[in-house]
Amino acid sequence: MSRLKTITVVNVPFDLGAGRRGAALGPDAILNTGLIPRLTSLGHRVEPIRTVNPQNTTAGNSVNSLSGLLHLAEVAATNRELAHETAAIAASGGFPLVLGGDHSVAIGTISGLAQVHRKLGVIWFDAHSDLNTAETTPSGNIHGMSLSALLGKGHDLLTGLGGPSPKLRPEHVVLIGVRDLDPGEKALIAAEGIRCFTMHDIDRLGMAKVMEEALRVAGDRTDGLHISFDIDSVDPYEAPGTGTPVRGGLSYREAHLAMELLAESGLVTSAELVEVNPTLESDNRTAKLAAELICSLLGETIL
Ligand code: B3U
Ligand code: MN
Ligand code: MN
Repeated sequence: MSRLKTITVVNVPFDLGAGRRGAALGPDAILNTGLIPRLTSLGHRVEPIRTVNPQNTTAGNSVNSLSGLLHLAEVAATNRELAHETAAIAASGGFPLVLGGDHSVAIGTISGLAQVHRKLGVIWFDAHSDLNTAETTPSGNIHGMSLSALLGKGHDLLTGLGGPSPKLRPEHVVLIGVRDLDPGEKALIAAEGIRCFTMHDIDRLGMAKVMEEALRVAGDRTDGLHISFDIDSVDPYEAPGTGTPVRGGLSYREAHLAMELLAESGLVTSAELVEVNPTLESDNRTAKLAAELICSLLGETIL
């Protein structure tokens, strides 16, 4: 696959999947750092930006009292629209670059991609694993349930979105940067045999080795590779502008090295960057980091 891509940025200013508001401002904050000209200067062709019209109402049908999932209707409606976008971009051979929004948008992004890639590999960078279900969630927040929904576990409105369930096979999924798991998530990781590189593993093995193994799991015998990057995988010292920061995360260089190695692999077919919350900082530091990491993923090098 050519290293030079036709990229379509999809803005998803949506944050009702999270426990606090603000990630809806992520796409603009990331774009305002000058992301598009930087991607163009790398040689990529950048198509006009698409924006998914979010169902950002907190009135009315906000809590689904039967399921216990917060803002289920809004999450499902937004993700349905997003799935249409990523499916269309991927079908035309383009590179979908989704800017969230909270991590519930991965449900739409990946459900769309799964219509084109029957055996999609996913590398999921996150402090969390987003593997809760209605039964195990401590919060009711759907951004903590997106990966389980894609694996076919959870509410029908989420699992069945944009095509048959499951969208992903556990053997093609890798988690990286994990350091905050709920008991039900640990059980699901064990039951499904999901490869999980915790911060402990990164400390011991080093990021280069972790990426080598991650690429083998998600990149071999798959027909596409998606990067789902939750900015809270990075240490809060570098990325304070996010809703659920957890100390002990990826260093600045570990995060960049991971992106550089992914670019070098030539295997990545789509990406999303989520959970940047500009209301939690004054200097746009986290949005700037997010833009930098996207550029590293898309081929920007030091030399
Ligand atoms: N595991 C917790 C916390 C959480 C998940 N994802 C984020 N926070 N960003 C939950 O609510 O499911
Ligand atoms: Mn997440
Ligand atoms: Mn997270």
